[in-house]
Amino acid sequence: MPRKAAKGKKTAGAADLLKELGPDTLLDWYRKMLLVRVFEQQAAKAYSLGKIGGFLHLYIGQEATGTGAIAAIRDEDYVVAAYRDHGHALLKGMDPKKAMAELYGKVTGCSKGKGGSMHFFDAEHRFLGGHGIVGGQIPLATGVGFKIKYVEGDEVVLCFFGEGAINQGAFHESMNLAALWKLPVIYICENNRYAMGTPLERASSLFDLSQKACAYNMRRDVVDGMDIFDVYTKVSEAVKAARQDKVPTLIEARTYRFRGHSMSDPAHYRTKEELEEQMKHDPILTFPRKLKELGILTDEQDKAIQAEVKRVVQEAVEFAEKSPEPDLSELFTDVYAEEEV
Ligand SMILES: Cc1ncc(C[n+]2csc(CCOP(=O)(O)OP(=O)(O)O)c2C)c(N)n1
Repeated sequence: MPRKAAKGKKTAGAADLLKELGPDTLLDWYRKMLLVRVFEQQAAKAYSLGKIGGFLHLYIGQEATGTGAIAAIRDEDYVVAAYRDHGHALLKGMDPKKAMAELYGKVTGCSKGKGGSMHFFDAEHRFLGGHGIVGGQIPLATGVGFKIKYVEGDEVVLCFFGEGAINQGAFHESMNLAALWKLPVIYICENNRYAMGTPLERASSLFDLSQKACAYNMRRDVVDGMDIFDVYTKVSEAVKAARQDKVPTLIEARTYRFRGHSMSDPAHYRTKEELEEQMKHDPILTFPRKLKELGILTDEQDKAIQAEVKRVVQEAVEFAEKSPEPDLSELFTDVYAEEEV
C-alpha cells in the first residue's frame, strides 16, 4: 500500500509558525531533532562493536513526530513511550550522558544500567518509560491522566505507541475510559507501517487508524509524521483540548522507520525502492532545508549546529565508556518498591 498524504487541512504552515514562535524556537527544534538522530547513529555503531547488548530499536526516520509533539507540551507534562524510546526520552530532557550510559549497561545510566534501551526512565523530567510489552504503556498513561484529573492538575500526558499496539485490548480499554472520564491524555499512534515484519495492511482491517477513536466518541486527528510543522500544530490543538476541556485525543502520525525493527532485523520484507521513496521525506534533511528557505538558517549555522550536536554525543559516549558497571549486589535492589520512611 503506498504511503498516502495525511488527511485534513494543514492548519498552520512553516511561515505562520515562524511568525508565532520566532526563529530561536525553530532552530532549537532542529538542534533537538538532530541530537536524536546523531545519538542513535552513534548507538548503532557502538552496538555493532559489541559495546551495547540486548535489543536496540532505533527511531531513525520518525524524529519529526517526537520532536513536534514534545515541543507542544510543557516541562511539567508527562511522556510515556514504548521500547523505541531513546528519542522521546532525550526530547523530554533526559541527559544524553545518562541515556548513553544506560545503553552501555553502566551504573550511571538513567535506570542504573539495569533497564537498557527499552527501559529508559526519568522521573525528574516526567518521562515515564520505556516499555517492552506492546501496548502495555497505554493503560499506564491513562492512569496518569486519571491522577491528574483526580488532583485537579492541569498537566497533560502524551502516550506514544506503534500501530502494532492498536489492536491490543489494552488500547481499547484505555480509549473507552479516557473518553468516558474525560482524561487529559493525547494518544499518539506512530504508524511507521510495519510491526516487526508485518505491514499494516496484513494486520489491520482499517487503514485510517484514527477512526478507532469514533468508537469511543473521542477527538481524533491524522498528522503527517514526517512534517514537524504539521505534527506541532495538530498536537498543540489536542494539548489545548486536554488542558482546558479535559478531553483526550487519538492522533495517528503517519511516519516511517528507515532501519529494521531492531538492530538484528535486515528488513527483507520491504523493497529498496520503497525505502528510497520514503527517505525523500527524511525530516533531518527536509526540516533544515525549510529553515534555509525561511531565511533563518545559513549553511554556516547548520554546520555549527551539527558540530555542536556531534560534540554532545561524543561526550555522552566518553562518559558511558568510562562509567563503571553496576555492582553485583545491584541484582537485588530495585526489584520491589521500597517503603518510604
Ligand atoms: C504483548 C506483546 N506481544 C508481542 C511482542 C513482540 N513484539 C515486540 S515489538 C512488536 C511489534 C510492534 O510494532 P509496533 O507497535 O507497530 O511498534 P514499532 O516497533 O513499529 O515501533 C512485537 C509484536 C511484545 N513485545 N509484546
